[in-house]
Amino acid sequence: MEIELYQRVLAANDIVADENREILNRRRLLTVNIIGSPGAGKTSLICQTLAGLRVPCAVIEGDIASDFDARKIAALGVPVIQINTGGSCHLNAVSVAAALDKLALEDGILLVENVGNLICPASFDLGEDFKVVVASVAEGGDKPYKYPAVFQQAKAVVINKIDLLAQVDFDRDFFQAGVRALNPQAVIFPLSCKTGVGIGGWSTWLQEQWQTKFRKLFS
Ligand SMILES: Nc1nc2c(ncn2[C@@H]2O[C@H](COP(=O)(O)OP(=O)(O)O)[C@@H](O)[C@H]2O)c(=O)[nH]1
Ligand SMILES: [Mg+2]
Repeated sequence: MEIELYQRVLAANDIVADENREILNRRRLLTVNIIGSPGAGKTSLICQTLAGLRVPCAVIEGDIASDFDARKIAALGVPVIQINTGGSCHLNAVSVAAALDKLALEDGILLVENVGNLICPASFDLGEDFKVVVASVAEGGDKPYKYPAVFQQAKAVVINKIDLLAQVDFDRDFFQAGVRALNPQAVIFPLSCKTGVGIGGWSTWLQEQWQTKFRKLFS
């Protein structure tokens, strides 16, 4: 019975996610669903990305409570909508639809920071073009093995906080082998939001995804 109810919730979510995708395509936006554990560096990555991109951007911030992250984005002069889920451990398509009504952005990139969690956000399509997982070396190298669904679906995997490699036992080969086994196509970006190392490669890749989508939309 519970499983049946959960499947109905997911099916209802998928219908709204498809509507979101249509709206986002009409507005010529590339939308990225950014998923990671609490503290992995999702907000830091968004801030670094916004600083380097030469494309109009907006951000949707998902949190259970507080607007700390949204205020960091607003301080950069970028349009941001905060969604407080009030306890739910993931964003859903309905909450993103409501946020889209309040965002005026067209022709650009929409970055969505999901609630800090590697499990539930994997099941809820928001209407995004693709998911990106942000992991950090401080979390350990076993995360792809323990939370496979989200790594399986990601178009890119960021390994953040590489400035801490000397301080933590992070086996990068083990981590990457775990990602590769689940998802051979995923692009992996080791970087540091603190030092900026690797941010350029990630930002260039993201901008290329936007350009590719636009070429596809207009051809
Ligand atoms: N050393 C180091 N700390 C980082 C890095 N990226 C983020 N942090 C810190 O990690 C903490 C959590 O970052 P935040 O971006 O808020 O993570 P989020 O919860 O995933 O959004 C903050 O104290 C950041 O300053 C990094 O590359 N290196
Ligand atoms: Mg955050």
